[in-house]
Amino acid sequence: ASCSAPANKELFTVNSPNVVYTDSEIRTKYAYRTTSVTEGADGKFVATPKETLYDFKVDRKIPKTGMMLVGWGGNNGTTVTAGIIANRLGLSWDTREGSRAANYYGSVVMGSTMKLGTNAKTAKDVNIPFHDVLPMVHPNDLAIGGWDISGLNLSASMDRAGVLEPTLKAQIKKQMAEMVPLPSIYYPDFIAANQEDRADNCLPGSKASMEHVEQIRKDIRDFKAKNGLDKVIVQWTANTERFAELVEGVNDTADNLMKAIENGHAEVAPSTVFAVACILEGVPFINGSPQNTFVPGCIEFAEKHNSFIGGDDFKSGQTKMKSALVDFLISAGIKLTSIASYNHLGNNDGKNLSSHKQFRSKEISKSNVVDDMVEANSVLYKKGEHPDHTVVIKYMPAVGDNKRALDEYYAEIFMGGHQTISLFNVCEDSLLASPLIIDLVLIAEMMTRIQWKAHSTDGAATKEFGNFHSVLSILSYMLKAPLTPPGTPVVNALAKQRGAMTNVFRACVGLEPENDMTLEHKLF
Ligand code: NAI
Ligand code: DG6
Repeated sequence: ASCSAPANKELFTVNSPNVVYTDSEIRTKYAYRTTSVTEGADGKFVATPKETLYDFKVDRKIPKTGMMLVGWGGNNGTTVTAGIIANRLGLSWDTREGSRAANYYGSVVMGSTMKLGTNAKTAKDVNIPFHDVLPMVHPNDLAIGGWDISGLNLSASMDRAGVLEPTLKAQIKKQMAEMVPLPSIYYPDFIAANQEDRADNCLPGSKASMEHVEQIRKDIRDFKAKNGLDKVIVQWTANTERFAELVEGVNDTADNLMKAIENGHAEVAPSTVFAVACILEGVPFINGSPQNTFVPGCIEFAEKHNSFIGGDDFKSGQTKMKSALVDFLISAGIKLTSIASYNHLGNNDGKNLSSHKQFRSKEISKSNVVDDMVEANSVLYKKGEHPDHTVVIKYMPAVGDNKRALDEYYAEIFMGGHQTISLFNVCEDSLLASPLIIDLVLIAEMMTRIQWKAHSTDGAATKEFGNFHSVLSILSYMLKAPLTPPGTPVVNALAKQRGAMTNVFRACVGLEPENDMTLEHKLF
């Protein structure tokens, strides 16, 4: 029956013949409307509205979920763990500026809202928390575990990170001290040589092997069993690795990648070994660092196993501003001509990035973030034309995790004039990254419970329900260099990335995409 009482405590129901609630599922029929464009010989376009009908099915049972972090003992790993524990316990603590309480600021899922619709009586917007649009896991309920090549317990590594206030740390010290990272895989050539002195918790072997893959798989299974979990999501928040060379016969196909792991090939990175282990376990794997973990063979492997992957590189501060600001400038018809981005930071991430090959991975992911916006505007930019873009990162131990990011945007305005925008962004890097880690876990988990099939008018019909594509491009908002299904466009513009996320979620409960036409307030 349509609109039976929801099994979970959902904040709203959708009153529509296209939406059916059962105890276990929300089933929706959804008309997806796009515009198909053809170009004639005369260079003129013909735009044809197109409609595809989809069925969506959302599993309403919220699973008991675990988050396993690779690099658990690092700044992000310890900060996100402490943050979740503090929220779970409802802690507050003294600082020199007064009392502070645990919160999830910076998490789109936990801290932002979306418009549900317009109040039938008052005509005012009704906004609801993002977290309540679909039946999502709450971060307080996540079981947390992971690996690190450094064997310090989480309390000691939280102290090493130097991010959180002593008055908070004192309250969670005991719980944190009981958490100890599992031994991890360490292939010294992939991260900076300056990391060697913390690598005291490593599995034997310094090259890829099936033993490593199997050990990681076992670790995941053991964690799941020990905590009575339905699901686990694994995320790489370990050091930035150098790029793996793309070698034909080694990492170009799924089969070759597996052979390369069996043969201990030197171009298989630890992060790729983790990805392969997760794919074999059917566990989503997200890469929060910039390196090319997802070599073509790894993407093909995920597709073959119908397992989810997402990446690359958390988009926390400077790049998040960039993907909003550049979108604004170019959409405003202003011709951005150069971006100079400087960073200095003093945490272990900065230390690792002071090595050239690892810096290069970060430089690449920080540099490509305006490409789609430039390419989309043929009025301002000729084919192939691009603003100058420089990225500099310097290690400055004294500032610790308090990263400084300085940006200058230089643009050409009306009649040969210039606009210069300077930004100076200072904040604890790990306090920006931690909520992203949470969002990535919650959204990736949600995507494992959404299925679709097309019963279409345009020839795209599919008989059986299936998952979204293995490459979860819906995670793009949280990532600097979004991975998309092979052959599909990358979207960097922040507002579009948010739109994709919110509108896919809305579609799953039969709601139209958010639009800002507000005709109800314009036509009387
Ligand atoms: P961190 O250096 O404090 O932590 C990394 C941890 O990974 C260390 O504890 C290290 O021992 C461990 N590690 C290295 N190789 C490992 C392996 N093979 N297996 C298991 N553990 C391993 O760095 P932080 O600040 O936590 O950042 C983590 C990653 O996230 C870095 O790659 C960084 O570039 C990236 N990132 C950080 C952002 C931020 O705002 N903090 C934003 C965007 C990306
Ligand atoms: C210096 O840029 C260190 C990096 O790890 C960044 O802090 C991190 O990638 C966050 O970058 P962004 O550009 O999102 O602030």
